[in-house]
Amino acid sequence: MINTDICKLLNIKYPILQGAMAWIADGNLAGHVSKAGGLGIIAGGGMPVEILREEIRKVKNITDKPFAVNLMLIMGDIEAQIDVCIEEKVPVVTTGAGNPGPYIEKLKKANIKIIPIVPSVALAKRMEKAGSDAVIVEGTEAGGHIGQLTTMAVLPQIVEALEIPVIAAGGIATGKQFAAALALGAKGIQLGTRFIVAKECTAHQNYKDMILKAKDRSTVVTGASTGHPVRVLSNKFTKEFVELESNGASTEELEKFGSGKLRIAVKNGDVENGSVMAGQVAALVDKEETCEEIVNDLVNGLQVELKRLKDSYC
Ligand code: TUI
Repeated sequence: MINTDICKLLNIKYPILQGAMAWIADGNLAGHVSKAGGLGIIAGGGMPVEILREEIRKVKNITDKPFAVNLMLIMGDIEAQIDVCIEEKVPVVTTGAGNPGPYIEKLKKANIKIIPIVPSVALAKRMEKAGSDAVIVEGTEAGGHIGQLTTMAVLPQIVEALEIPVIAAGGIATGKQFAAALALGAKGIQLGTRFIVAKECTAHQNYKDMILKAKDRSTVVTGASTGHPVRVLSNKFTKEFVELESNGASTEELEKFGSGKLRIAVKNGDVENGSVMAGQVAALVDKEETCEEIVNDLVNGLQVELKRLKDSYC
């Protein structure tokens, strides 16, 4: 039994969210995470609206439990995507890479819960003021497009600063890390990297194998010079990117070089020339399991860890 404000707010059994990973988090993955009692999230960022509608319907064919759509505020036709979420009665929308302020009223009117991803205290406060139902605090340990602060440092600052519930993301893959997030004041967790190796995840096997083999220092951050740092597993692509960056390539050249590289890694399995986004916890992810096994392992791991702490120190 875990019953937090996030379980109540989202009407889910466990406060475990599956991160929205572009090209990876489709209706199938989201549906199976929700079916297991967590909150599955479709990565809607940049998706054409009719494809988004299809992915939402895939979730509904797998489960009648709540799920979410993530919108990337720098990509695609956000208004049209929101209209699809309203038409399809999506219960929760999470947002990344920007400020969802202008859309919050419309979402709330449609009875959709709105949960922005935030990398800092200032933005978290703005999001609370604008009417968000909760926030996801994503530390720099996460994979993909990241902020600068670690989960360990920024999460308790945001918990302290806000009244609404806070969900922790970045650096979480195990029950022990789940316990740590709750200890820091989070009411739920979001995980991406561990769900990439889920049996129901359709990412290419080469992508999964690279995560399964990753070690503590396998991830690197590319693109810091462009103002868009992205955490990925080190490979030929990252070495070439770093070389271009150190030779003073312009933001435009670097963005052109990086464009389309996530898709070729996820879909074609080109994990040498592609961008293999993953969090620092990749080193802790060492087996392929079903979504249900992952969710249950996190819940059991949390309970074991809480008991160990109590028995050892209380
Ligand atoms: O969005 C993410 N992670 C992502 S998006 C992505 S797709 C991509 N593909 C190629 C290159 C770059 C990205 C891969 N990973 N996480 C959520 C997140 N949001 N992290 C940081 C933020 C964020 C940043 C600035 C949220 C709000 C924000 O606001 C700025 C402002 O003040 O408006």
